[in-house]
Amino acid sequence: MNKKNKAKQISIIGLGYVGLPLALLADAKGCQVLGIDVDTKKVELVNKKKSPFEDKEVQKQLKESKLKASNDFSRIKDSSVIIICVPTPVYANHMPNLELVENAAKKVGEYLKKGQLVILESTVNPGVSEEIVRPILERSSGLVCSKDFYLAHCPERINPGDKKWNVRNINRIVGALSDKGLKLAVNFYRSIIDGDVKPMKSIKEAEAVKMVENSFRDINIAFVNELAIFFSKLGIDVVNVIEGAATKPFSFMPHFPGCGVGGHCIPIDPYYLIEYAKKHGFNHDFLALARRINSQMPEYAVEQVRMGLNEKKKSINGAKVAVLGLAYKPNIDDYRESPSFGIIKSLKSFGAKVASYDPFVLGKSSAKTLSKALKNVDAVVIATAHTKFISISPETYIKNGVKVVVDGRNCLNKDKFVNAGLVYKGIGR
Ligand code: SAJ
Repeated sequence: MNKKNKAKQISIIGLGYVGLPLALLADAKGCQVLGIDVDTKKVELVNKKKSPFEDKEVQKQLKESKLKASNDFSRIKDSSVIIICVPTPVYANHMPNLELVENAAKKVGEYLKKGQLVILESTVNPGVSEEIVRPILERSSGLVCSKDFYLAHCPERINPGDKKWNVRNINRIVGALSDKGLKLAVNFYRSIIDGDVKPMKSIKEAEAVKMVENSFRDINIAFVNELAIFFSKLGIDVVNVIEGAATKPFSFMPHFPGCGVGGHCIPIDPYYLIEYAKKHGFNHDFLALARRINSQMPEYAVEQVRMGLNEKKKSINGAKVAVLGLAYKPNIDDYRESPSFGIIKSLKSFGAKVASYDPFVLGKSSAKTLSKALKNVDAVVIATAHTKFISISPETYIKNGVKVVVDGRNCLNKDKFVNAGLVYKGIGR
């Protein structure tokens, strides 16, 4: 509890993976928090102290919190700080989709009062706060930014499923359109965050930081994915090579190959930078190449299925294949941009009959239990390294008639599966 926060009322727009943990933290630190979401179902769940998504820690904090939720934007008028935490996806053609940010800014602008601080946490490319959000707020409020109200950017750094790093202890960076706005935003975050809060020289630099963080990860994943494809031709286990390189105690950061890059950050954010650069006559060739390599990994995984079945003199056409895992990373229920869906689509394009199963994403699973998913299948693809899948024994697969196991996350003990007589195909091993 931070005594100074007592009087502070804040509004958080968007009660998803980013907004809800932030709202709960501010509540725990003594702020009066109003959560605003256009999704009335989500508002209802939060007011009933039920987390709208699978997260044990969020659920626990929600039970203890005084957080109120509403879909009525007019209620932000009493807040000193208004934080926009809405998704920034891309369209099917990979063009940035800022509709949710624009709509939120328009609604906030309608009720904006003098002296209020607006903070954008949604991930955006440099230029969005200044060139898109500020004009919308000014037009819909009739107020002048940096004179009547303030605008800052503090990119979210939520890492779903992370047991160590959370919204309370992760360091943050903040940029704003004026010194006053920067001071207000830095002081706000320092009043609720235990980690370091670093002020940036401009709002553009703050927007650029997040783009760099996530593009850095995407290009490093693409690097090891490309290595995986070549090294497997040489019979080199790329995972062993990466683990070997990671013994170097400095200037190496291990990333690992897989059947694709999912989530609402890594496969999305680079496109914001790529498209904005194009508008300024610059081609981000390296980022674009990394996106191409990572986007092809689902097809590469399906190629392993085809080759594995071929070793058993079976065609992929007409084969029954189980895809285990729809979530984009282990033991969470988030399936946004998950490569699993690309794998399923590609398998079907080759004429395979596909069953999918994910205990965290049953609503999207074609089979509602593991045994139903594995019944009489010829091949299995582990697309998500859920703990439950790692513990499935080779014998269980063999009992169901499985001949080929494609380990899309290199999460299995290869020798165990090979020694049991199964055809094992990893990604680069
Ligand atoms: N992936 C690989 N190889 C790797 C790491 C990840 O193929 O070596 C794949 C994962 O399977 C997944 C996707 O990439 O499909 C994204 O994985 P992620 O671990 O990056 O998970 P995210 O998307 O939740 O990323 C978040 C990001 N956090 C924010 O954007 C605030 C990212 O910045 C973090 O670096 C990342 O968590 C993290 O470090 O865990």
